Amino acid sequence: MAIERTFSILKPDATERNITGAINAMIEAAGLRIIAQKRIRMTREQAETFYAVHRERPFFGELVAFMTSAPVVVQVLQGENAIAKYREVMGATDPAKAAPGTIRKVHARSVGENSVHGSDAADTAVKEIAQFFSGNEIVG
Ligand code: 3AN
Repeated sequence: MAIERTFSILKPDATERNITGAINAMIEAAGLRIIAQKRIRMTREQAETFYAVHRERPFFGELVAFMTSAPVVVQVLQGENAIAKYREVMGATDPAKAAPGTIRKVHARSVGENSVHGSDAADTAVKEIAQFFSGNEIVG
């Protein structure tokens, strides 16, 4: 199996509730390695760029407002099939539909305040990592 890297965000609802360590423990228990991590306050421009594919969606304004409302933790995760594995560990976008034991089932508040982001494909992972990290900040 291929060793991959994926991009992760612990969202404002997670930093506000002081549960970033609890989520990191779930990430590590799943065999994913946190090879880069920093806590930042996302700017409006960063959030709009990051979620540009959702620009036309009705929830775009709400999403940008939420992502800039409190600090986030951006991360690079590495492991076997990291992209699909992290999506599995996160659970469905809507916590009501997420499988038991997933991060969103355990921690998310709603479809908007759903605690974590993970890249959905290899090309988006590369793009998302490059938006927030320079090469020398990633130590695998
Ligand atoms: P995922 O994060 O599971 O890949 P996407 O890509 O469909 O889900 O949505 C991106 C983000 O947009 C979600 N994580 C969530 O925060 C937000 N979002 C998606 N659907 C809604 C919705 N119906 N109402 C509010 N926010 C939403």
